[in-house]
Amino acid sequence: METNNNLDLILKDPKLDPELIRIAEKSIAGERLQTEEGVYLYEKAPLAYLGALANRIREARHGDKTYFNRNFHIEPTNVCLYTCTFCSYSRLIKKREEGWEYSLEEIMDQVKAYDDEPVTEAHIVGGVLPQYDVAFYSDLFRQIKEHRPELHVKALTPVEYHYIFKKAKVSYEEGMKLMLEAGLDSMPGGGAEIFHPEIRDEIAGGKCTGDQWLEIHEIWHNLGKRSNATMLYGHIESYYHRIHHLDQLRDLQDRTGGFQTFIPLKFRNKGNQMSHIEEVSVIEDLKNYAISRIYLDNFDHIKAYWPMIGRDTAQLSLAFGVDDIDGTIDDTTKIYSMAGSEEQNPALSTRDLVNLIRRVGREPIERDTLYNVVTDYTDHVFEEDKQFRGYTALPVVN
Ligand code: V47
Ligand code: SF4
Repeated sequence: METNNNLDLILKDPKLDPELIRIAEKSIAGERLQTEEGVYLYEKAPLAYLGALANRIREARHGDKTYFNRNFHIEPTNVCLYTCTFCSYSRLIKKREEGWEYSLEEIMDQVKAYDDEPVTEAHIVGGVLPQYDVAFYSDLFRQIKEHRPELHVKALTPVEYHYIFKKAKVSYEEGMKLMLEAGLDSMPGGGAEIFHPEIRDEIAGGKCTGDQWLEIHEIWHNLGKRSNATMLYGHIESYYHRIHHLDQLRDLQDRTGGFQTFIPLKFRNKGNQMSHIEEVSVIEDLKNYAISRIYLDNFDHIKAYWPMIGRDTAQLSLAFGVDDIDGTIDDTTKIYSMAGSEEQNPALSTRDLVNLIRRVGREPIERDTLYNVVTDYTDHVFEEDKQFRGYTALPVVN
């Protein structure tokens, strides 16, 4: 999909703000953008400009390749000690009987339910509760690895780790080593929210600070392991807070290179303490993907989490810097549907996901968690699709 020429045309527009031309030229030359330039992009840059610039960077890195993986999510509990104002779980602590708190055996049963499925990753994350401690999670990771050694365990965030290590009176370093020994493979990007204390204290007070989140990821990277990063945007933060967040991630990535993917998460307003805040528009979502791609010059991948933004926006995002769409997941993921995500039943088959990517002119690649190629679907046509070849942008088959 050749859209780079758009950028050349846009930059020749005599009406384009000269500062935006300067910033684009700087970015194209591979020079790093500074905080004020990032904020300027949010405040002043037209969507078409951002899309064209982000897409140029995306295509230079990945061409049309668009990644997804086959995973499943497990949420050990939907009850939590903390009360983050954006979260649709937190109020449940007062009505604990309405929630679930799975035992180790129950979680293992959920893992075993995928025994015959070709999934490569278990993504495990949920609320924070005292009974889920270092011993519990160590046992869980060990049992998963004993049961299915090749399954990649992507589990918990610094929010849980900070809590369980403090309770066990072990340092972050000791704690992360224990997790590594137990079988943890990588860390998902959650719990990052907005790092700046002005916002974090307001929306996520009590849980680990931005600095602690970054410290735990740094320790994990220094053990030779990988992780993701997220940013929860579109609530009470300003553009400056978003760029400050990206600055912290970019600095850590310079030191370790351990982040694989950045995942912007759009704030959804159903059933939480911030329901009065209007959700941002799809234009803002696309701007945010594009600026993330442009600004995070040392991140390989930008991921759109499709259950949250919906399939249509996920497709659009592929022209705004995104090169990865979160995998096929089943409908046990409640955190987003409770917050009002686009997809109430977020399950997509491999065929659905492959076709979703292909219909916008990109090349679907199934990857594992570490971005090794599992299957290249670029020229693959599913049996059921052969009859549709006239209008779906699928490769022609005989
Ligand atoms: O940290 C909670 C967010 C995150 C809401 O690493 C909300 O591959 C929007 O991090 N509106 C957890 N977002 C999910 C997460 C994630 C998801 C997919 C893939 C990966 C990965 C990581 O969900 C939380 C929080 O930022 N969240 N409530 C809400 N109302
Ligand atoms: Fe708990 Fe996480 Fe929800 Fe905060 S966002 S209340 S830590 S589940």
